[in-house]
Amino acid sequence: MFRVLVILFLSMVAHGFEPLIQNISGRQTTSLNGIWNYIVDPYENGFYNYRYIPFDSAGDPSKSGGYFANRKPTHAADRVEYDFDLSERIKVPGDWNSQKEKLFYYEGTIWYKKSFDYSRLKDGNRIFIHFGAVNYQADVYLNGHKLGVHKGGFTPFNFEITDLLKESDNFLVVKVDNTRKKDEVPTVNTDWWNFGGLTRDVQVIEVPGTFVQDYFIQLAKNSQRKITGYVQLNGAEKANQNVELIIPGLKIRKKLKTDDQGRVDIDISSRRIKHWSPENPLLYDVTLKTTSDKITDRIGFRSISTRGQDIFLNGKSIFLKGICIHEENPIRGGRAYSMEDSKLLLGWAKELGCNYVRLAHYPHNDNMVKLADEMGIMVWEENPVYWTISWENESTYQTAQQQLREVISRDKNRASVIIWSMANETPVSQPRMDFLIGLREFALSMDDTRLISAALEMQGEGPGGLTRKISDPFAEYVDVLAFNQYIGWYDGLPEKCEQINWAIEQDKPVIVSEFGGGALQGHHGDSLTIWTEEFQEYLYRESVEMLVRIPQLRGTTPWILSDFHSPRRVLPGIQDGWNRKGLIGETGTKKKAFYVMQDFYKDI
Ligand code: GCB
Repeated sequence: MFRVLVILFLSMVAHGFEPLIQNISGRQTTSLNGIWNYIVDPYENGFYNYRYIPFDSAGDPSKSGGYFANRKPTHAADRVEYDFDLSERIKVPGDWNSQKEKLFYYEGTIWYKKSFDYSRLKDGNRIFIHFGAVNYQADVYLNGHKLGVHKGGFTPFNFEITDLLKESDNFLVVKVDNTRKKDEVPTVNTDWWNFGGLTRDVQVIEVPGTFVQDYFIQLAKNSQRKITGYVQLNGAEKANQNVELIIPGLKIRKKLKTDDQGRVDIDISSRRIKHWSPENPLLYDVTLKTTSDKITDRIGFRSISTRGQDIFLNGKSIFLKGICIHEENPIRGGRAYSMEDSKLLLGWAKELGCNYVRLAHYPHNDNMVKLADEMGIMVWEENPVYWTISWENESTYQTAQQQLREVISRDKNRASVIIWSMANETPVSQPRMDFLIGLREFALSMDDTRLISAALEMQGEGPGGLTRKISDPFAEYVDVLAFNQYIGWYDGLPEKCEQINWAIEQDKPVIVSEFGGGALQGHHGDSLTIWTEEFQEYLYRESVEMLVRIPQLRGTTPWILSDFHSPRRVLPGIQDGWNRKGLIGETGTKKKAFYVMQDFYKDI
């Protein structure tokens, strides 16, 4: 606990960004999306001087060569060797790789600039700037002043700009660096495209001087009736304030009072609650009102728990009919970010017969989770602790924990989210155990209402290694045991599936978090010719038959909904930079294996 608090404090001080504001779409916002100017800067010429000292640490920025100063020549002989306004333009949100052919493979620094005017609605209001996500490191400057640095490509962050904002000619400059580094999270080695840029919305938020900064409103753990959580105010008048919690659909109007820290706990019961479920994804209007602020959200109430080998939603045992999804719109071939993208991806999942999705391998944009709430699709959210993280590096741990904090903070009121996943396919060692146990404790300290899991690996025993079990010691720390397996693809041919015996000893529900193999959509042949749709279809048939023999099987998420870009996949004519394990190809056409899964889910 002490470690958690110290790290929380250190990471906030070190980076300068503020505690996250809850529910951005429920606020007064002004979008900074649209066209921005950008400068490609592989040598970081706009950041370091010729002695390799950062300009932003070397005196007055307006006299420096730092691009964040957005300088213009002031007289005829004034030498300024850059000009944002004459530089190329790019769309925000959006990754740079899929927008500009010449940036397709680019990894490094790009500077973004947007100029804007802003009229405050009311004197005394406070203004923040909010980024949905920037991959990977963002150094943010407003009107030449550094607001702070944020690391982590898939989670939101915000800065207060109340005292820096002007009525006109503001310039926001963001240095975005997506260089992969060994000690970062994720690390250098992944199986997805390292899409760089301002990949999600950028917004200005205006709030009253004292405002509802955060709230957590969900059913208490193991309860079907008790609503618990808290409200946190921010501002000079946050202490001893009246807060009213209003849920008209439940006839709840509850008056609360904040403590000295501006916080008040919620604890109310209602017999009227109709539970959120895939069959009835009911969301209640929930309003929080203070003397100065008012915010409304749409929140579903459901319970999620496990006992023995079962997963219970609202007290009923369920099977998670799922699919893994990367945050990529294959048809556009770039990072997904919009509600339209979410409709495409979750629409396909629904068509497949899913009641559940695994959002791999990092937090996706919040449209996905909001839409899942509306559509009644349960969600596994994952921290990008993937493969070979620097387990022994304290700052790596801090970055992993900070990203976990940001996604839990953002999505803790979404009924659809049922599982926080700590990691994917990480190799067993003591430092890794300490790392993951630390993350698990941290997640539970923020939210004990959801289940904890991680995608683990399995081990083979007995003759030919055909008996499969989970011997990873982290299995003890998860609520739901999940593992990835590629029998019939990386491990033998599809016919091997029928020889496998399961000997999973843990008395826990099991989700097979990945299985599958590659096929090029439209490429046909017999079922033993690799890369054909027929091979993939055969592999899926054999896999499904093998997996249903796991006695404690309570869910499956095949790898993966649609083909996605990966620089690891270079086979000409087949892969061409795409991981072809999608059930849907890059044009949006379904492959044969899609229908194998669809039939399987129909029968459950
Ligand atoms: C895995 C990884 C996933 C890869 C997949 C593959 O086990 O978890 O990120 O993309 O295998 O296609 O090999």
